[in-house]
Amino acid sequence: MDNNIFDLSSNNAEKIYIKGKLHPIRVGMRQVTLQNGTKVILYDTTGVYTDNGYKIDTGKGLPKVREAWIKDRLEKDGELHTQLWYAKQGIITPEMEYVAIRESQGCPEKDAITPEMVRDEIVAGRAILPSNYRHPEAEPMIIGNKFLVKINANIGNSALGSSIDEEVEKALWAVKWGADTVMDLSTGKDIHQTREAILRNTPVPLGTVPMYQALEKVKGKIEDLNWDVYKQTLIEQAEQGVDYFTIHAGILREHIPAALKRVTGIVSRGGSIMAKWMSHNNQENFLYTHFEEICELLKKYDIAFSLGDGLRPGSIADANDEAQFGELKVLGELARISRKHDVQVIIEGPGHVPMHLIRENMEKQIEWCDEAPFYTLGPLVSDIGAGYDHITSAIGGAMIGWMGTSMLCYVTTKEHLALPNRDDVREGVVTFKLAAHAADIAKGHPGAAERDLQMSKARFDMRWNDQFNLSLDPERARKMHFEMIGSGADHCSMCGPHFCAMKITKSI
Ligand code: IRN
Ligand code: FE2
Repeated sequence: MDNNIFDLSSNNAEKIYIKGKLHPIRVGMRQVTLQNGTKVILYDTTGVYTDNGYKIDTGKGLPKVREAWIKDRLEKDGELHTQLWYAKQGIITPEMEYVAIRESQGCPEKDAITPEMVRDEIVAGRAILPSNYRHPEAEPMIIGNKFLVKINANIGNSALGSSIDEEVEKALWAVKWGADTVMDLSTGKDIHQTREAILRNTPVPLGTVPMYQALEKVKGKIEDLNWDVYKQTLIEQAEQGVDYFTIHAGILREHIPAALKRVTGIVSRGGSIMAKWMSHNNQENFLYTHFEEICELLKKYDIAFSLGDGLRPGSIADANDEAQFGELKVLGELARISRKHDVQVIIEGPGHVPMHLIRENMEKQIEWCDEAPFYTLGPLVSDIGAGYDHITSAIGGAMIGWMGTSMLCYVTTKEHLALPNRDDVREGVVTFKLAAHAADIAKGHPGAAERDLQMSKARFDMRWNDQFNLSLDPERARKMHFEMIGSGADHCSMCGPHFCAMKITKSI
């Protein structure tokens, strides 16, 4: 693993730590120093990797940042509860204070996010803090519409390729570019070991779709799936430290006829597996019938539900149809049960949706799921983007993020075509950071536009290094600028020395 990928010094940046007031915590941020001495603080997901001089050792794994807090709590109460439980008691945990500090980067003091706000949003079910006790390597982060829009990057092998080392490297690579959570969607061989290696080395929450491994356990024969195999898989992954589970418990037998009439049928892997199982066995979805048992299990670890959208539309022709909304209603019902058990929950959403139908998705989700955080896959606003679907989906992602979606699942250039490689992961993450950031500005998140303001001032002053260092992908920006022009020039090769409008403005 190349240690240099986390080197911040070439971007004139460094890791700084801000101390907590309520708890003995320190929250890592990235500080960029501009040429004029101004310091800009940026949200940072890279954990200790960007600490000065930190040496990556994937065999040893990351230091456990939450270990002491967890031990403390256990000693005090004799047992561990979920963040939702603590919040309901009025308690502010170290995790809550941590995310409050983290979310306040760039905010003027008076607009800072307070730990009380974090707690209250969790109580209301409008935000979750995914943090399995068995994944103490992860730094706390929060998903909810009052906070910065988050992005998830999917990685994982398939039957056709990729090794454990490659998947760990992909996870760290996604984190380097700003992924707020990572999902391991492995379906091929070595699922357990791949996940273990990723968990021990990832400073962000990890999600999975346990159904994928359950299906591997019955050798890919959907008919042979059953609650027991699934439950064993849940326990196995819970013990390893997975922070949130995609569980397709909302797709019911009654929804299947409408789904089969669609142009693209069922496009969710988990959804199609469950639908096949239900129709073969003539039984209701066992994830639905065992839902309260799943709640009890997740509660012990403080694992969050990400209720799967097994019936998300896979084409714009199928958007907002009876099958999709039928399932969404059930997801709302399940969210209420989950909260009753003090288990944190978010709701997964589409898919392919044309722009004019996006708002209805957000409104129905808010109404039917009592404002539980929404977590969408795009949505892709057209079906013809093959090779460019990171863009088709970022357009929809920016829109729905603005309307109130809390987390966007990235889509890469390879969507619909192949398993993404390193370059695809980088481009997918950066594209979705942009979509999320655009949404943050439009939502009026108090700290969001500061970075843009600094960037624009640097642009007007022709401070090239500052422009690179403030961008989401400094390496690419730098490389592109210097490709056609040497360093030290006060213009770029787009306008040349005589046609720079900003330069002319300054001479007026
Ligand atoms: C996010 C929103 N809707 C779906 N997703 C993600 O899609 C989900 O979190 C998981 O990472 C991925 C695959 O899910 P399916 O195809 O099994 O539903
Ligand atoms: Fe698709």
